[in-house]
Amino acid sequence: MSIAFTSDQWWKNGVVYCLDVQTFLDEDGDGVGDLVGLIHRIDYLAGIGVSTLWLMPFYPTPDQDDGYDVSDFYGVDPRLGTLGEFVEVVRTARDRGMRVIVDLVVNHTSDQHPWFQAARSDPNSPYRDWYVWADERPEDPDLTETFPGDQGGVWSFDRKARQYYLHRFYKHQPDLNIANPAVREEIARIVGFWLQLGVSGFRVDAVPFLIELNGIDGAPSIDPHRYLKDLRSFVERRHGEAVLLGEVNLAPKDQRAFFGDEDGDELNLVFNFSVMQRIYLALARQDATPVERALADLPGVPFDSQWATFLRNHDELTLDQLSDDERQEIFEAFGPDPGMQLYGRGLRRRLPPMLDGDQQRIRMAYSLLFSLPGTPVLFYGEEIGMGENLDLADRLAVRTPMQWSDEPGAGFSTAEAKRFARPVTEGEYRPLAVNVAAQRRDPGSLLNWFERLIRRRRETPEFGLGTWSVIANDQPAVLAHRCDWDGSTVVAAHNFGADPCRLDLVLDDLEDAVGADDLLDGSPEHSLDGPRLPLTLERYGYRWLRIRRDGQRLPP
Ligand code: TEU
Repeated sequence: MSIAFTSDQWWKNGVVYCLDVQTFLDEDGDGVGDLVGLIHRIDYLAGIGVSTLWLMPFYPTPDQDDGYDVSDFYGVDPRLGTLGEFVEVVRTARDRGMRVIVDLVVNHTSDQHPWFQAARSDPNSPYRDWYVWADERPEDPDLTETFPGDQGGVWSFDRKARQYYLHRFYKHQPDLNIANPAVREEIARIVGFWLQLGVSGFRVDAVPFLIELNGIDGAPSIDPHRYLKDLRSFVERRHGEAVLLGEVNLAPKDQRAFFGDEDGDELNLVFNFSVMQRIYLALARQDATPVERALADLPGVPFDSQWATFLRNHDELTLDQLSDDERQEIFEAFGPDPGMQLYGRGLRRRLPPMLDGDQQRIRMAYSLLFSLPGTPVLFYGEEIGMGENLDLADRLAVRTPMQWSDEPGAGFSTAEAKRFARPVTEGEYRPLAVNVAAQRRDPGSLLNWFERLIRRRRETPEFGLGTWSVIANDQPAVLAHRCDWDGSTVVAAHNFGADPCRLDLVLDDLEDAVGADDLLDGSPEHSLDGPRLPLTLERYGYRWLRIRRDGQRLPP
C-alpha cells in the first residue's frame, strides 16, 4: 500500500468540518446565515485545510429541532437559499479540493411534512403506513425518550388519526416506518437525489433508531442490518466514492455491527462516542487511563471502515456511557452549574470554557484527537476556540453564530442584532475577544495552530490508515501510542497532567531506528537509546514523532 492509495479511501485521511449554514455567514443581511454566505467562506475553509464539509440540515423545516425536523427532503429552506445555490456550494468546494456531505435525517419527519399530514387525515392514504401507529398506547420498556423531559413518552395520540404514533425524539417528529418497502424506496430516492447534485456522502442521523423495528405492528419481515447493507450498496452504485458517516451512540461492542460484515459493507464511518466520553474523564482526572481502556475496548474495524473522532458536536456533550460517579466527576470539573447540564447526561458547553481557556490544555486535547485512530471531525468555531451562550435554550447554547471579526454582529451578519436568528456569545468568549480576523494576524493564535495541525494530520497518513497500539509507560498522566503504516512509524504522547514529566518509551520491532523527528512545534530531533525513546513533556504537553530509520528519506 502506498501514499497513492490514500485517495481511494479519502475518508480515512482528512479532516471533516461540520457547520450549519444558518449560523455561518449571512450574506443578504437578514440575520440568518445562507448558502451564498457559505460560498464566500469556501476559501477560508480550504485555507485551514479541512477536506470535507458536513452541512447540518438545510432543508425546509418548521425549525422546532433546529432543522432536524424536515418537511421536504428534496429542497432548501428558503431562508437559507435555493437548490441552485446549493449546487454552487458543492461545485466551489470541489474546485478547492473539498468534498461535501449532508445530513440524512430519515428516522423521522416533521409532523408538518405532507406525508404525515396525509397519513393522519385519511386511514386509507398510502402514507398511513409510512409511520408507526398503535390503537392502544404500547408499553415497551426498550422504547425510551431520547430527550427526557416533557414529551410524555414515545407514543402520542393524534386526534385526527385517532391512533397513537411513535416518536423516539420530539412529539413533532413522527418516526418513519422502515419496515414499509415504499419508505425504504423513498429514502433511496432522497439519497440518489443529493448524490446526483454532487455530494460525497451523508452524515446519517440517529442510525440505531432508524433501523429499530420495535413498536412496529406485526412481525416485520426485514433484517435491519440487511437494510443498511442495501442502502450502502445503493450509495456505491450511484456514486463510487460516496460514504455513510453514521451517528451510532452505542457502546463499542454494539457499534461494531454497524460497520457490517468483515468486508465493512454498512457504514463507512461511525462516530466514536465511547473514546470521546473517556477523553473528558481523563481530562477531569488528569489521568490517561480511561482513554487507554476505551481504546482497548474498541473492536477492530473492517478495511474500508473508520472511526470518526470528535471532542464536541452540535448536541450536548453526552456522557451517557459513563457510570453515575464518573459523569459526576466530569460535571464537577467542567460544568458544576445545573444550567450547564442537560438531560441528566451531558453538558451544553464548548471545550475552551470547560478548560478555563487554558491554551496549552486545549491544544493538547485537539492534538490527541487528531492523533487517535480515526478521522477527526471539527464543529465550526472550534478552530478559534469559541465558547457557548448559556442564555440560549438547551443544545442551542453551542450553536451561536460563527465569529468572523470584532465588528457588531461578529462579522456574521450586518443585520440589527434583534433580527439575528440566534444571538452571538457574550462575556469572555464574545466576538471582540474571539474572532477569525484577529487570530489570522497573530501567528501564535489557536487558528494558526489549527492550520498547522490540520496540515500535519493530512501529511501523516499513519494515523488514519495505520495499525495502532498503546505504548505502556510509567506516567499515569501520559497516553502514548504508535501508528504503523507503509513501513513508517509515528509515535504520539499526550500529557493529561498539569505537571511536566519525563518518560521512556520502549519501541518494539524498530531495530533500524536511528532517531525521531518532531512533527509539530517541539524541538526538531530526538535521539533513541536502543529501543528507548526518552521524552520530556511540559504541563499538558504533546508530541508527534516520526521514527527515522537507517537510510530512510522522510517527508519534511
Ligand atoms: O441526535 C440523535 C441522538 O441519538 C441523540 O440522542 C444524541 O446521541 C444525543 O443527543 C447525544 O449527543 C440527532 C441529532 O444529532 C440531534 O441534533 C437531533 O435533535 C436528533 O438526532 C433528532 O433528529
